[in-house]
Amino acid sequence: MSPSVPPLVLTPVLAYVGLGANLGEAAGTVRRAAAELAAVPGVSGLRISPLYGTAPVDSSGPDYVNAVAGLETTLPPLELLAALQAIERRHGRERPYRNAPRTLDLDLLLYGGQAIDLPTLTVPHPRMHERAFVLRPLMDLAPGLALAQGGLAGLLARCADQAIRRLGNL
Ligand code: PH2
Ligand code: MG
Ligand code: MG
Repeated sequence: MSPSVPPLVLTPVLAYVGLGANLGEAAGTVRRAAAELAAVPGVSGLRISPLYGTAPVDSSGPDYVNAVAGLETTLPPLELLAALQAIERRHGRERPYRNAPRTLDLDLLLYGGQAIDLPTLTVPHPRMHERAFVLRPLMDLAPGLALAQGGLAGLLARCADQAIRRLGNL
C-alpha cells in the first residue's frame, strides 16, 4: 500500500485591496473591477465598501472614485498582486508617470497580518495610514482594525484636510 498523502488544505488569508479610478466612467469601472476580483480563482467572500468621491492626493486630474474590498484568499501575495494587475490592464491601465491619473488602480493594502518587503510589493501599503481615501472605506469594512500607526478613526482624524464624500453603496 502506498503511504497516504494528507489533503492539502490552505487556510485563507484575509486581505484588503484599495480600488481607485479617476479617468473614464470611474464608478462603473470600480464596480466592474470588484466583480472581477470576486471571480478570481482563490478569492472568496469579497465584501466591498461604499464608493467615495475623493480629491486627488499627490496626483492630478478629476476627482477619484475610491473603495476598499475585503476578501479571503488562498493565493500567495505575489499571485494576488498579479491578479490585481491583470484586472488593471483589462481596464486599460497605463503608467506614463508616478501617480498619473488612471482608469483603474488596485492596491494590495493588507495581507493578513503579514509584513512584506519585496522589490515589487510592500505590505502594509506604505502610505495607507495617511490617506482618507483608504482609511474611510476600510473603516466601513473593519471598524475595529488597527494599523501599526494606530486605530483607523484616529488616523482618519489626521486627514481632515483631504476632501472625501460618500457616493453611495455599490
Ligand atoms: N491614488 C494615488 C495617488 N492619489 N488620490 C485619490 N484621491 N485617490 C487615489 O486612489 C489616489 C490618489 C496613487 O495610487
Ligand atoms: Mg494607489
Ligand atoms: Mg497601484
